[in-house]
Parts: sequence; C-alpha cells; structure tokens
Amino acid sequence: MQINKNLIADANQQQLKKHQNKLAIAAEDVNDLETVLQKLSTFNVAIPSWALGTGGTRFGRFSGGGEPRTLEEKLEDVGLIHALNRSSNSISLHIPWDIPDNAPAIKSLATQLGLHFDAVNSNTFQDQAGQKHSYKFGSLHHVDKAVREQAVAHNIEVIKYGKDLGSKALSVWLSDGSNFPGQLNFREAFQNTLESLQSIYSALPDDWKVWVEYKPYEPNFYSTTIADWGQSYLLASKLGPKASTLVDLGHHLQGTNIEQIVSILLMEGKLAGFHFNDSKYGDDDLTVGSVNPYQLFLIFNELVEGMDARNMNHATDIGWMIDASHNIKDPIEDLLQSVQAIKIAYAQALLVDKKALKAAQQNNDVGLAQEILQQAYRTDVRPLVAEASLRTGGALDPVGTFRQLNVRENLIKERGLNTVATGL
Ligand code: AOS
Ligand code: ZN
Ligand code: ZN
Ligand code: ZN
Repeated sequence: MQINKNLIADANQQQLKKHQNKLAIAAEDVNDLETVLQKLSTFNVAIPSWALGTGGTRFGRFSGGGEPRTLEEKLEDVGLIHALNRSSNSISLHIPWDIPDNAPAIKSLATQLGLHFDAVNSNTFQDQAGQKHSYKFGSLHHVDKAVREQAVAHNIEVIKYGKDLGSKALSVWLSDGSNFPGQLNFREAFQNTLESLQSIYSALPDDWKVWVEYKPYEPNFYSTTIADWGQSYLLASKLGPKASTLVDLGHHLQGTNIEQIVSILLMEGKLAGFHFNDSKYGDDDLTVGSVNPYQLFLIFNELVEGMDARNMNHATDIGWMIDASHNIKDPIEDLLQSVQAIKIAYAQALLVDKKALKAAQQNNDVGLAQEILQQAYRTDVRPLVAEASLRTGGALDPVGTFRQLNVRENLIKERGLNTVATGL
C-alpha cells in the first residue's frame, strides 16, 4: 500500500489553523527561524529493516498483524513512514535476513518510494543453515582461523550486496566475547578481530566506510571483544581513514556520559554515526526519547557544536539510524515516534545560544551555562518540527495521521493478521 498525498494534505488542513497559532508562538523564541526549518527539512534518519516487525525476547514473541513478509514489503513500510514524516528516506538492510536477490528490481522499487540504501549490516552472531563452521564461540575473534575466514567472507559478501544497491557503508556488530573468566585470551581475541577487520577493510570500495559498533555485554556476559568506544576507536584507528566508531545509545553501562564520548569521537573525526534507541537498564531497544529525552538533547547539543566546529553537514556527514525493535508496539508507529523524538532533540540543540554558552563557559558561570541549555531544552519545538514536515509534504502529526488513515488496518487487510517479519 502507499499513502495518497491528498489524504495527508487533508489531514493537515484540519489541523492547520491550530498549528499556525502554535508556530507563531514558538517562533518568538527562535532567532533564525528559516535556518532552523531548513535544517530540519533536510534531516533524515535511516530505518533498520529489522525494526519493521514486532521484536521478540527470549521469553516469547507476539507478532502484530500486517507485518512485512518480504523485503519488498519492508521497503513499502519505510515508504509509508517516509510519506508521513518526510524524514526517513533510507533503509538499512541486514544480511542474511534480507537478501536482495534481484538488486535492480529492489533498487527501482526503492527509488519509486523515494528511498535509498543506508549501511548494510553483516550477521555473524547466528549460524545460518548450511554454514560450515559455527559462531558459537565467536566469529572475527575466533581461535580457529577457518571460522574467522568464514566470517570475513560473509562480510565481503555483504559489501557485494550493498554495492549492488548503492549502499556506502558496512556496519559490523559482533557478539564475540566470553561468558566466563578464563575462557578467552583478551589480547589474542582483539588481535584476531583486528586482523579479520583488516581483511574486510581491504575489500571495501574506495568510497565506502566501515562502522565498528561496540557493546559492553550480551549475549556474552563476562566480556565482549569490542566492549566500549575505546576498543572500537583503537580498531578504527589501526584500520585507517575509512573506519570509524558507531555509537548505539543502548550499548553503554548505566550512567555513562554518552555525550562526552560523542564529542571526543567527533573531534577525532572517528564518529561514524548512531544507532538511536532508548533504555532504562541496558540494551533495551526502546523507542528513542521515551525514557531519557534530556540525554538525547545533550547528545545533539554536542553533535551540533562539534559538527559546526568541523564544518560538517548535519544532514549527511554522520550516519543517523534507528536501532530499536520493540515487542508490544506497532512497529511503524514506534518508528514514527522515534524519528519525531530525534528531530525534536535536534531542533532543541539548534536553539542553544552557542555564543552565550561559550561566554558562560569562559567565565566559569556554571549557573548561566545550565540556564542556557535548559532554556533550549524546555522550548516546545514541536511546531517547528511540524512546520518542517508540512513544507516537505509530510504530515503535521505523523503518528496521529497514521492512525487517522487506518494504515495498520489496511496493511492487515492486505497482508493478513498472522504475519511474521524476518529478523530478531
Ligand atoms: C546489537 O545489539 C546491535 O545493536 C546491532 O546493531 C545489531 O546488528 C542489530 O540490533 C540487529 O541485530
Ligand atoms: Zn545497534
Ligand atoms: Zn544493540
Ligand atoms: Zn540497542
């Protein structure tokens, strides 16, 4: 299914008067309204193919209806999200959950929906049918060279799929680690990982990047071979300029100052991008902004400051992506909420009075520095986000319009109630 543009325009029309009033009030707090709106209009966040179905936990999985059954249907769903918010113009595929057997056809469907392909993700954390060696004890870090070679070959194959679709980055997340003290020689595991990544790196096309994700624990509970940003950064530095560190918000121990990590990685030109999500305890993969929106704002504050300092393009110089997979919500609604939360945090960060903040920092005026940040954070920027969406042909209220247009009901009619999307 595709959403008729007129239906979105009709829904907007019903809310227009109220929106304009709210925008006029919000605009009073914004110095350069047009610049902010322009930045918001060009900002896009990639949708992961695995978030379009209801996720499960090891205790069970409760599929929703009308989930995408094929890669084509996943593209369709991202097309629906993009039609509503005009900020989700790409999809990130996970191989082998989504094998684009017929790349030209998949590519042309994407183009038709206004989409392109973001980073491709390899998977060496599960064994696939017919696979010669098992990843039970890891992949790129494995003690056995044959296993490492198999995992390297898989990553190179993923690059090949990505090339056919026009992707420009390979995203590597390893579950490699150990469950018990003594299981692993940390140094050898790290060196094996580096060597394996070097082989993958040398297969990267010139205009490609490799993003190295880190995670402190799970599924291994004693050690993870790429456990934190320092280890990822070390690998990325040794690999070379095409390698950088991917920050998944859920992959930090409680209390970690993620905004500081982001700032330092940006300074070093080693921040690949994000997997956005939110969490209360660990890698919960909850909807972005649902638990700790202030942290998200502080991260965006560092991003805007750091990217401006390096003359980077906010929209294109960082890989913006969601990595969430919730088990009880409607996945499309969840993703719409996530993108809204990201745009809200970004808009708030754009409102921070940078000059005043700099001066407060220079004067060690701690109280004023906090006032400046919170003035931006506590501004209701939703009318700005809505206006940017309106101007690009999206819905003023993407989630509300998704419901008003009965999108899920239509998908259930089309695909059935008992559908299970491939993925987690
Ligand atoms: C896993 O915890 C990571 O966040 C990865 O990014 C992973 O590839 C993704 O969640 C899909 O499994
Ligand atoms: Zn992730
Ligand atoms: Zn994760
Ligand atoms: Zn996560």
